[in-house]
Amino acid sequence: MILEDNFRQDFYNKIKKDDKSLVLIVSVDSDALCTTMILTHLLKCDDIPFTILTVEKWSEVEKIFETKRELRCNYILINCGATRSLSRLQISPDSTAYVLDSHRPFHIENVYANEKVHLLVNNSEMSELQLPDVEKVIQEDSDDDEDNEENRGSYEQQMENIRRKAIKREEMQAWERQRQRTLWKYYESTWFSTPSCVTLLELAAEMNRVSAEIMWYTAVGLNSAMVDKLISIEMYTQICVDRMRPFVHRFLPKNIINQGKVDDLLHITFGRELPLAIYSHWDLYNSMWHNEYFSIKTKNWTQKGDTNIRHLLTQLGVTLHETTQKFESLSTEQRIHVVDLLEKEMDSAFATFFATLGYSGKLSACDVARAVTVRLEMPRSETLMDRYRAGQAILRSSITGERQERTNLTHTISSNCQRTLQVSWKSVSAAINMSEIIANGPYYLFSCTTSIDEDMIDSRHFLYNTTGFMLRAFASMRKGRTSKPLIAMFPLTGESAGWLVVTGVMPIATIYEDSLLKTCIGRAFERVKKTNSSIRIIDDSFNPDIIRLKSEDRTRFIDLLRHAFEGD
Ligand SMILES: *[C@@H]1O[C@H](CO)[C@@H](O)[C@H](O)[C@H]1NC(C)=O
Ligand SMILES: *[C@@H]1O[C@H](CO)[C@@H](O)[C@H](O)[C@H]1NC(C)=O
Ligand SMILES: *[C@@H]1O[C@H](CO)[C@@H](O)[C@H](O)[C@H]1NC(C)=O
Ligand SMILES: *[C@@H]1O[C@H](CO)[C@@H](O)[C@H](O)[C@H]1NC(C)=O
Ligand SMILES: *[C@@H]1O[C@H](CO)[C@@H](O)[C@H](O)[C@H]1NC(C)=O
Ligand SMILES: CC(=O)N[C@H]1CO[C@H](CO)[C@@H](O)[C@@H]1O
Repeated sequence: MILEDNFRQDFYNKIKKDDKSLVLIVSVDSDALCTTMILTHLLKCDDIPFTILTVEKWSEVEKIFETKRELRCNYILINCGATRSLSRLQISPDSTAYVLDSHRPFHIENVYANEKVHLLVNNSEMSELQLPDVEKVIQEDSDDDEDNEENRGSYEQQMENIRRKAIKREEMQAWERQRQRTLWKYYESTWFSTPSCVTLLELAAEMNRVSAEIMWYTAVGLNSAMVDKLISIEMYTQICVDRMRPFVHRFLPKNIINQGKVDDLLHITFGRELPLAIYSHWDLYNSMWHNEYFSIKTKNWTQKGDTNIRHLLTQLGVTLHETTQKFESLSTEQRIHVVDLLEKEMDSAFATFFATLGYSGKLSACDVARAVTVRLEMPRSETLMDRYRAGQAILRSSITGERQERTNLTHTISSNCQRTLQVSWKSVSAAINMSEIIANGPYYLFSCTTSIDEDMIDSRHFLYNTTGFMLRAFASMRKGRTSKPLIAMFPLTGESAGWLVVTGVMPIATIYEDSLLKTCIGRAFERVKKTNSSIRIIDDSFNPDIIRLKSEDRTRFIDLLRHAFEGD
């Protein structure tokens, strides 16, 4: 069932009063991590004990419920659980599951047919959900038990009974057909709603407990959704304006403005930022070269790429020297000047949050989000819990003055984040340069032939960014390439050799039109799986548009996907 607003009373105070054990089931993504940081802060303030269990796949969620069947628990599922039926999980009679998940749409059984499941939803989102009416999708239990009457009564009566049953059956069949159509439409696309951390910020505000730290965690969580391309820039900006603004002015560095003094408090500001990944921790030349906008503008993957970039820089009035130095080593005037020029060139209206703490420098929420995300997803050789803790440490270090702790953050940015951008760029340029993207009826298909680190292929951040970038780059090379989706396949190696990771992005034209970034790729994969169950597909991810496919079934899959998109 849906829990609309009033989260303090119907959710927080309930778990506070209950004497059941509290288990947080946390998906390992940046938004979930930030949400958990805020929630656990509130819980600690109220002396409520809790356990954290980290998950990455559906099967792991199922396993948790299997092993805890006997216990009386309150579960809080963070960024997992909303989109598949939790009825199958056999939640014990004395337990309740609260679900705070930004994946959409909700599974209809979680909405209507499960009293033990409470989905937390902001009232303002209800119309967007387009939930079908309950009587159209959930069958009422029929209470008339006619089965035994059949052989009783006169011949006429028996005939009448049979006739009545036939009519009823027909009605049922018609209802069922209608139900299938309704559900098909309801489940047609998947998308992401407002990041969960924003809901927690609002809950903390209701309890008068918003601090600069909580504000910062929310800023990072929100930015991570943008960096991962889960939400559009329009939606991002709207959330900043509608839901973050009330809190921004509270943590401004008043002292700096008023007295020119620096204090050692944490201050959060909101302001414009170049949409250029980690440039302030790198040099502009490299950041530009790996950036989607500049890559596409200069067609850097062709032989002319280098000349084009130099030409562009001259045009902009930026010297090569300015761009190849570490950004940090430029003078303040130079920085302002260059950033101003690039901002105009990119025609960007992007703004984000910045944290300042004493003299330890300014950090953008966008860069921190990127670092936390990459750290949570890599390396796979570490356990999930270890990665979660490392991500948590990086997030914390962004607002503590400890030089030592900051080192891990800057290290993650300058090694892992840079590497991710480089591999992403390389994959795109190789795909374009070697013409590896082919048209296959209603969609474009990219089959990666070079070997990419396993770690990257399992990272949602990498997959979504790279495929999005790739489709844009591909479309920029010739007109008329904006109306088809791109499906991308990456071969796994090592233990998982013989399997492919398959994902995809919606057509560029669709992405421009839809501020919710709805996608039907996951549904298309599902339909393929239904059409031929002998095709080996693992769809264990919380994101239905990321699956694993057995390499030998590739040809058959490609074929069936064509039919799925064509709608037959
Ligand atoms: C729901 O969202 C609106 C903005 O769309 C916000 O003002 C409100 O505080 C939110 N409600 C809750 C309970 O978080
Ligand atoms: C693209 O191909 C050209 C030759 O066809 C080669 O010189 C260039 O290095 C390639 N670029 C990349 C990024 O692979
Ligand atoms: C930095 O990271 C290393 C390895 O991940 C870890 O052992 C160390 O404790 C971290 N340092 C701090 C200050 O968090
Ligand atoms: C991911 O997307 C964001 C937003 O478009 C972009 O700034 C970033 O460079 C991309 N990252 C990668 C690894 O491609
Ligand atoms: C399903 O796929 C397998 C191979 O992947 C193929 O042998 C079989 O004929 C297919 N079945 C149907 C009904 O299409
Ligand atoms: C293929 C190619 O020309 N790549 C260039 C892309 O841009 C960077 C920076 O300008 C060059 O170093 C590469 O050679």
